[in-house]
Amino acid sequence: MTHCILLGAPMDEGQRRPGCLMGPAAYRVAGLAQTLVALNHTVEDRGDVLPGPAPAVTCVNPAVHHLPEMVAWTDALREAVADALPDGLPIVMGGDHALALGTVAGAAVHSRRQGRPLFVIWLDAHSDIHTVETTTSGNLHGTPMAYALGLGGFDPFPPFPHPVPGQNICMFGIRSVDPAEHAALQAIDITVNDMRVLDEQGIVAPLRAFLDRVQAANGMLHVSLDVDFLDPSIAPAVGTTVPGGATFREAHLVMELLHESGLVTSLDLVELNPFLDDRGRTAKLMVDLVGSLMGRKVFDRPTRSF
Ligand code: 4U7
Ligand code: MN
Ligand code: MN
Ligand code: MN
Repeated sequence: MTHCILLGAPMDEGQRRPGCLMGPAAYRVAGLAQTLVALNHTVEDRGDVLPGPAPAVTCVNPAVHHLPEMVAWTDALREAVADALPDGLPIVMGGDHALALGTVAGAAVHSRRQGRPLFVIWLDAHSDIHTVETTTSGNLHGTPMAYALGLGGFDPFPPFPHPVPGQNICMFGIRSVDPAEHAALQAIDITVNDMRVLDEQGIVAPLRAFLDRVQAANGMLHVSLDVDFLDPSIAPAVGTTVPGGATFREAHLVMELLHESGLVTSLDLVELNPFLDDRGRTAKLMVDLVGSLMGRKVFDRPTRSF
């Protein structure tokens, strides 16, 4: 049994298409809390995080938009996640992926307090490894991986607390990488399981290899699930659709393996845009995936020790 702490992040300033700010409401309507309770977990909905006033900040890249708002969200979410982690498993209901600037920072603060290393699984079509300086779209939802790695080019954000080494990061589902991101990925030691890897090897082998490393290091594990990890045919409610994403079963299998590992300590649900959904099916699928992550299965399997 896990104590699950729901945190709403009703924001969509990290990109240009309005609607993600309705995400927390959609997760509540789709029955996220009820799903967790039905799996015998306890649930505490701490409501929506409130950012402080946006600071008067600017940056060198004129393309970047909503910078002051995102600095305020980053501070508020870092504190909310760092405060929640001693009490249970924070599940952050987004909001666009720029919220991970704050949530991964909060997980890093907590893991340092625990004296345990932080690992991150990034389930996404995109690598999100732009800096404030390299982003050409100016959409900060494309930057949280670079921030977590402690890369330069993040003025005026506060320095990332205890950056996550590339070896502790594993990406799945990648199929859209910009040139500056490609260069950044080449320069560091990081596991990028693009869709080609999933086609050839499936989910199980690469995921177990990573989870074995988390286990061996007694690590904490932050999972960041972007709706566009999923194929748009099953998850239409997202602004940045990219064809060729994870199937229904691939996505559930990731969640089931993560559950079996017992290693997950915090979770982001990001990029759901309920305005683009088809009768709530994407919201419901995301809730069902959380169900698999939290132990829903048809039959018990002999537990594998990771
Ligand atoms: B998401 C993009 F140009 N790379 O920087 C950019 F392709 O959180 C997309 O993964 C970023 O959805 C996508 O704007 C961010 C683009
Ligand atoms: Mn805007
Ligand atoms: Mn993303
Ligand atoms: Mn994405």
